[in-house]
Amino acid sequence: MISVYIGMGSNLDGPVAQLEQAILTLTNHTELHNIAVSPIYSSKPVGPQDQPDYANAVMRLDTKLSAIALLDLLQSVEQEQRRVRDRHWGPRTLDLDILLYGDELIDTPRLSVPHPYMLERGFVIQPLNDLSPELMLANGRRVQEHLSQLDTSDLVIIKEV
Ligand code: PH2
Ligand code: MG
Ligand code: MG
Repeated sequence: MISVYIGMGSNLDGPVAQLEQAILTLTNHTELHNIAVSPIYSSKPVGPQDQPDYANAVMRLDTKLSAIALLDLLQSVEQEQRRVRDRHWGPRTLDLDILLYGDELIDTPRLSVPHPYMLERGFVIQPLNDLSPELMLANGRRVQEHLSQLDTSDLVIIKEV
């Protein structure tokens, strides 16, 4: 089994309900085990500012799926929820990003793991810290150490899952 962390985001069509639907779909999937989900946060958009605030959370799970098989699954869930994605870093109904896949380093055209921007983003590191503050990252630092260096003043818990 590989331990995986997934970043979840939505800022269209009822963002909290979008995340809850995705959590339900993934929880019911036979290949995904021991799912834990952080609180859902509201966050200010990173990137273009003329878009709604996001709902963000992080999910932890165990799986025997390969990283690419997991990516295919996550993209099918995004499609099921009729993902709209017109602009780079623009608004979207559902975004499911593989943040960490065990301690593997993956750099292919379809998939980069660890997620290249995760360390800079409070909306990722805060919920990751809620699940696994002691987790050691590839750079030899713990999640809680990164959190202490980030501005998280825009984050508000909107739902405990
Ligand atoms: N996702 C983006 C771009 N900007 N901003 C916030 N607050 N949350 C996100 O999930 C997010 C974003 C592209 O994936
Ligand atoms: Mg993303
Ligand atoms: Mg994505």
